Amino acid sequence: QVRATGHSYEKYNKWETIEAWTQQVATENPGLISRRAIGTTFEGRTMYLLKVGKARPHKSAIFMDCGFHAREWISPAFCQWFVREAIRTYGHESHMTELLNMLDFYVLPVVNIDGYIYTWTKNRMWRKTRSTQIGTTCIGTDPNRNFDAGWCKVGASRKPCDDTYCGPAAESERETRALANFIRSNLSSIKAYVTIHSYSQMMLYPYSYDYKLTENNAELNALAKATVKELATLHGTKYTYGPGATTIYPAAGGSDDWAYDQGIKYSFTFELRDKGRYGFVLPESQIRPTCEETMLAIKYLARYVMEHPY
Ligand code: ING
Ligand code: ZN
Repeated sequence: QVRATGHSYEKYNKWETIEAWTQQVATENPGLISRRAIGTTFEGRTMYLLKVGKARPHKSAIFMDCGFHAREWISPAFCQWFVREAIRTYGHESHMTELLNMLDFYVLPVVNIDGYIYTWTKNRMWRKTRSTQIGTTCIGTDPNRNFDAGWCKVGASRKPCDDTYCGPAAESERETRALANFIRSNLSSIKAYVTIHSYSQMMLYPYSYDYKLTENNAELNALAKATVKELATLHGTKYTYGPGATTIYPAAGGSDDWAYDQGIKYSFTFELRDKGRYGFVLPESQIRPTCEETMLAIKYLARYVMEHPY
């Protein structure tokens, strides 16, 4: 479905195409989608957030972001796919219709826009932001080590040249600060936080900054188990799941841990396909199957959140 802008849901789109797409989907679906700016990146680009849902006062919400890490291209592709499926199926498919009537989805299609552009123009394997600082020629902070959750305690580096550099302070990056500010300002409505990464086929929940377990660990474990089972029904794709520290590796400063500690009880990191054959450079032919199966997971999770108000 190629549009005038050159946008395609089954291709990786460059930032200017995604930016134009955010404007277009909002303009064409005024009853379902609205767009607002929540901040600017280090290089001065506008961070657009889409609110997807049937307008109604006092709705609960699920916040979902994509594109934390620049090279994880399947992630922004999924956020775009999610918005398309919402538009395409609202009013035609009972599950999506019910979800969007009951809940709002805040979708941030690309968090680390500067880094994403850098992977298109200079270095496909870039991970971090593109911020500079006095005292070093090295560039960028790992946005998923930059949140105020055990900041830089474990699995993160204090060296600006490293890929997991936690930054000079928690929320030092304009991008993470904008995201955190938005969530802090909307804490009463946001009931779930979902962040989309790649790769390794995992569904992670807090904590990653410590081996301690959350108060609702049993519930998160059962929910993750059921969600990855649902995901696998489409193509048989196997996901592992569990607390970040023991399932992938201990790492402090991640957004899911931070969101959980803000009081958002349902907080997850998804690591999409694959398990390393293509890694970050997942072929475009896998965008459709990856996004289709991930849709099942997100819709399952959203239904659970809808049916378990708090
Ligand atoms: N993985 C995540 C990372 O930032 C993670 C794993 C999740 C760490 C949650 C901390 C908290 O390293 C990828 N692929 O980026
Ligand atoms: Zn990542």
